[in-house]
Amino acid sequence: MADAKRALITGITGQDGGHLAALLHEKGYEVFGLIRGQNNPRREQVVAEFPFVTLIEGDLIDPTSLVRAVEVSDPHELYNLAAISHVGYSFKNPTLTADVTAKGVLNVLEAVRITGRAQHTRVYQASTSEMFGGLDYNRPGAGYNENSLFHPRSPYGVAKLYGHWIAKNYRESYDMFVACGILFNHEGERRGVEFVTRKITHAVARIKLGLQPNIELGDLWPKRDWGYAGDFVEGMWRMLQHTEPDDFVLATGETHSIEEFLTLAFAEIGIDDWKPYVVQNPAFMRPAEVDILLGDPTKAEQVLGWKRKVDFPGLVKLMVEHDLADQARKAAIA
Ligand code: NAP
Ligand code: G4F
Repeated sequence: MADAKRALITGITGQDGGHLAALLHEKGYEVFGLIRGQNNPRREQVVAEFPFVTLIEGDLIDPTSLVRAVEVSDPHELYNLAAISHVGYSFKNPTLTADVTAKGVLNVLEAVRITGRAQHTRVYQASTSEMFGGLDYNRPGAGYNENSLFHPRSPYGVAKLYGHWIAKNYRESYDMFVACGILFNHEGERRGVEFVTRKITHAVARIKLGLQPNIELGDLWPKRDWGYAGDFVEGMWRMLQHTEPDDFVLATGETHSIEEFLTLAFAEIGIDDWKPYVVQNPAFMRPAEVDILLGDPTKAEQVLGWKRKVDFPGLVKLMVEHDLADQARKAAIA
């Protein structure tokens, strides 16, 4: 391992952190992961699943801990995935969201710069399609690309926009290799159950097994460009292997409503009409909604040679199958 590339991942306990750790390990990297809290409940799972990851304690809002993490790992590549990432939660916790999701990016960049690694460490910043906002006036027919207008509609989206611009500013000011991936929604078996796709597939599995009667959801009309997280982390890695630091949209180029997701997910368990199983609860609605997101990944496809592999029906199927097996296993040992 003496000359293996080293990568530091912030957000190692999250969905993308898991997929990326596996990918980088497969590619021969020495992988480090930043983990927050003195007793993070997800530490055990990371250790069990990814025993090859060296965990370093730290928090995006604690600059000293980030300097230490960068010094300990001395990374060739740093993937900044950590964030308060739930849009609904960001409305209820806007100050924390700004501290972590906006200022936390600055803290990471500063840790790289002040430890003298500006020309040594390539940084990936996890930007998001939530920066676009999905409003009629700024919605391009063929989908948002790297030149589209931003109009974030949540404290999360606004915080991410700061992160995006400070990342670009460090690229321009200090000649740092900082790539921003503007990623549209990506899901899968590692997705947190607080996000709508996993909430649905988790509930569908439990309904099938008689473990819960229905599912409570907010608005069902919004549309998202949903891809598979495993495909998207491959795109992140490609951005850091490119000759130039740049911005790239990763998306599927298709958009589907939550109703369409429900239809496919319930069909997997043989239910054609999901309406009797869905209860609308205003608690899951947001003060401002992003009605539709559709991305145009042409640049990533042409410049990076990236292309998503899993399509929308394939995504729903793999998530439902995973949750059916997982819930059946848990029910058997309960
Ligand atoms: P996720 O599952 O919610 O994971 C977020 C990670 O951030 C967790 O590991 C969490 O750790 C960590 N974190 C939160 N606050 C922290 C803090 N103060 N210090 C250090 N770590 C902290 O998110 P994801 O879906 O993997 O997404 C990865 C990144 O991509 C995020 O920045 C997200 O905003 C962005 N993004 C995601 C999507 C998507 O569709 N998934 C699309 C575009 C952009 P704990 O275990 O401590 O909570
Ligand atoms: O699954 P969601 O919470 O994801 P959202 O808001 O699109 O954000 C995700 O994708 C972004 C990329 O565009 C990331 F940047 C962000 O970090 C995150 O990963 O909600 C999707 C849609 C929304 O319109 C929401 O209002 O589903 C709607 N929804 C309806 N009922 C619900 C629910 N969302 C959640 N989480 N829970 C519900 O019960």
